[in-house]
Amino acid sequence: MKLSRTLLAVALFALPAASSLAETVWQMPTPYPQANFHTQNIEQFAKDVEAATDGELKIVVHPAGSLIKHAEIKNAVRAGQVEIGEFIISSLANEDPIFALDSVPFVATSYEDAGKLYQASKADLSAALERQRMTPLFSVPWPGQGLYTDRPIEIAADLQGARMRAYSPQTERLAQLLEAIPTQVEVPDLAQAFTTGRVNAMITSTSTGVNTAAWDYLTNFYDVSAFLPKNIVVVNTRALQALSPEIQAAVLDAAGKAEARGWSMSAEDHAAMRKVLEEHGIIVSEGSDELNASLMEVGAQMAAEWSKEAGAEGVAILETYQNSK
Ligand code: PCA
Repeated sequence: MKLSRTLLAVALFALPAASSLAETVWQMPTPYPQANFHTQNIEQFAKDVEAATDGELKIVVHPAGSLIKHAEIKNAVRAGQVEIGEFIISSLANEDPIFALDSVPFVATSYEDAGKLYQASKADLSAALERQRMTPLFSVPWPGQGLYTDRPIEIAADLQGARMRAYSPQTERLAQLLEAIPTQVEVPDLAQAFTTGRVNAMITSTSTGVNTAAWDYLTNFYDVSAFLPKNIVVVNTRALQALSPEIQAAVLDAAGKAEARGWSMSAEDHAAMRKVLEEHGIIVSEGSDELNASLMEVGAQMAAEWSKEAGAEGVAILETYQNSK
């Protein structure tokens, strides 16, 4: 007994010299595959934090829903089950309309406008997350959302009855308004959903089309850029505040860089992945005028529904956005 205590004391003294003192490790579940640019950006963020803190804070990234499934990531961070995580903001749309705004079709269809919409909504978005004791670190958009089909389509009515994969309440609503049949499927389960015929169409980005080898199941991509939904990285506020002020500052600094880098990576990825789709035989086009006009009609209806739900606060955000354009 005495001997082992002595040994323990020796070991404790020896420890600080051997490794850096008080190292903190954060577990970080993310929903999307390793090859995706969001995941790569997050891995760079983790490296930057580790370098800036001399290894005092390590972030272990678990991509593709491998540690925690997408639908559970927000609650896991909120509950402190993990310290930090990523999810798509619109997956929370049923909690608060502010989470749906970036996914209302045709409100913001370019990176420039998506950036302005983000700025106009940022304070409310942060407040909604802070009410759940989470601190937003950075938010990065997906490329514009387009339509993937297993046959050419000319008009929106060609989508009637299509089994359309959805990933948020808005993509579900969009499918409904197009008289398609929505089915919620996360990216890691997409290949199986197409193979088994549960779905035969989807609205998503060039990036996700490539990550899921869309050419194995689909023939056409209509690059209508209906909206640029954003992912967000949030940290449990208590976990953040448990760090020294210097380390907190290093996290926030790396987050700022990750946000700027992520927006550029998204635009670059879109251009590159559009080519990859074509190289694999997907027929890429902007879609007929008729198709675009009916999609915009659906978008207008969804915008009206959003404004009604979001009330005066929502209308104020939209006004700030319109005035910034
Ligand atoms: N890819 C993700 C969300 C938006 C996107 O482009 C997905 O398909 O689930």
